[in-house]
Amino acid sequence: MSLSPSIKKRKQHDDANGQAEKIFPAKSPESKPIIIYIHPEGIGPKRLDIMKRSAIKNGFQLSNAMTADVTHIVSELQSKEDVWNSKELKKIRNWNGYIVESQWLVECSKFNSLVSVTGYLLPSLPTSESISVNIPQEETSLYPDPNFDLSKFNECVAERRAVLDHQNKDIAEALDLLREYWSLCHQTVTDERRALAFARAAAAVKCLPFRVTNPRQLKGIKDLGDGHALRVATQIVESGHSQEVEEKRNDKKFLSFQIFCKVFGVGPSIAKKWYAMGLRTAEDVKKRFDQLDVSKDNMISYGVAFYDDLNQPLLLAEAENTYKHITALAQRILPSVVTSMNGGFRRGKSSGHDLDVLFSYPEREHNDHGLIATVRDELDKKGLVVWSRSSRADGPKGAEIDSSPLPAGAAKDHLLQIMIILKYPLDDRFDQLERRDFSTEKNLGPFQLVDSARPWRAIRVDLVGSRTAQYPYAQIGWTGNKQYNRCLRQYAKDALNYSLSSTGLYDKRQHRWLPAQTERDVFDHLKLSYREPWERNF
Ligand code: 8GT
Ligand code: MN
Repeated sequence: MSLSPSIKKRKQHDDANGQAEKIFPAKSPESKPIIIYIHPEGIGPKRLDIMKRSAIKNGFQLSNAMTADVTHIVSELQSKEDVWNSKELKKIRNWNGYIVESQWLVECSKFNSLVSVTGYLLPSLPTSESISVNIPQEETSLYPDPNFDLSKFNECVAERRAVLDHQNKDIAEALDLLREYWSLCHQTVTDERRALAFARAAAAVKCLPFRVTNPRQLKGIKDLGDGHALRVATQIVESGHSQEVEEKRNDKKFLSFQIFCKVFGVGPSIAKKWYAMGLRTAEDVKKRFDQLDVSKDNMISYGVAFYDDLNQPLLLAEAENTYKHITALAQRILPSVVTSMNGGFRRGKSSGHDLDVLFSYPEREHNDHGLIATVRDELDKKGLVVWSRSSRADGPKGAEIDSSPLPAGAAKDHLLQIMIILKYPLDDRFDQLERRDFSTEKNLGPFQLVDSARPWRAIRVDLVGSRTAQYPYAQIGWTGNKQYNRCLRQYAKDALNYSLSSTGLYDKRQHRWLPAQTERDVFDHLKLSYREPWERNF
């Protein structure tokens, strides 16, 4: 939970620039007893209890309610304004005290002493009202497209469409960076929620059918909100720049977390451990890999060894070439198989980090491990598989599965997924590569293999199997993008009391699965207009 040296330095720097002002001037905190109030909003009961205990243990006086005597409010909200606007503070007039982030309490606890609040004061983030005060009102329509109807745009987020080539890339990029920052560097559930809020805000901006030229055009947009995300978006529109985004973009800890999370098999929790051990770069990880507790993990070993290969973008032509090769192989095993190239490529991207191939086959024709495992085995026999692992991904659980009235396997199974690191021929010729003798490569470990003379590079391929009845749902799930799926699933739950996954749609009121033959059927069930894959780039 400690702050990295770089963050500490940055905080001191902020203060030197006068950004973190004192709310309670000319009073030394030592001159009267410190009374802490932990503002409960956004803190789970368990964590709140831990924080309270820790405060008491450190000798602080704790107030269970907000009173005028409180000297320090500890909060996990994003800004001073958020705290001021909460119901606890509204009752109290002219309160003079410090509003600090919870990290301050952590630091006090860590150093077992009163740490200066400098650098831990919550920032001031004016709300949309105060931002737009100076913006002149126009007589003409606010939006360049006079047909744009904000209330319609806000009516149903799942009805929105976002194409890759949308018109507000600068704003979306800034918000996506903050999303990535909080999803990689999160310390608390509040941080994770922040990441999701920025993901929604970025998606909202991507869906706007016009280029934003006036900050007033950002007001009132559902999911962009009236807080932090709106403030950042406004800054980008006004000046093309956000100090906060640039600081986070260059944050040393974030940069290392980005590098670590690009290792196949590594997520934020492992990244955090590596960072705490003093590792900073991919080179550091490679050099000290033997000492790491994940060195026995096969997936991560290959991820580290093939870091450069796997982080080279996979181009559309290479993906299509691989997809065709795999499909031909599958058709030789089961002529009636249906396949599709899903993921980002189906949404119109020209490059990606992997190839997602979805298979559909009638039930009972193939046993459970079925077709995709046979495809993997065939690729392996030809020497093309560097590494693979199968797992079941995403689907209904427990009672829902048992209560399924559909025939066995129609909608109730989780999808079978096989992750593969595959050899891609440097000359794009799979036929040539297949003819090679790979017997010497067979005995090499990942770090020897990557350094061997090889006519191929490693790429990531996911094979996903679905039964015919699951296929439209699997199509939607594996087309994405991730935020679009989140949005659809949330909508299905909130608006219809349905549960949507990659294996089916379950009506929780009527206790039944809703059959579908095409993606359009799924949109019909959801009472939504059909959206083409390239309109799903939230
Ligand atoms: P990319 O171009 O960088 O590969 O981006 P992508 O193709 O959009 O992302 P992806 O990580 O390859 O995932 C493809 C889609 O499959 C996403 O919409 C993701 O939400 C969906 N998906 C599932 N289940 C799973 C799963 O278990 N793992 C992954 N990685 N993606 C899954 O529905
Ligand atoms: Mn993909």
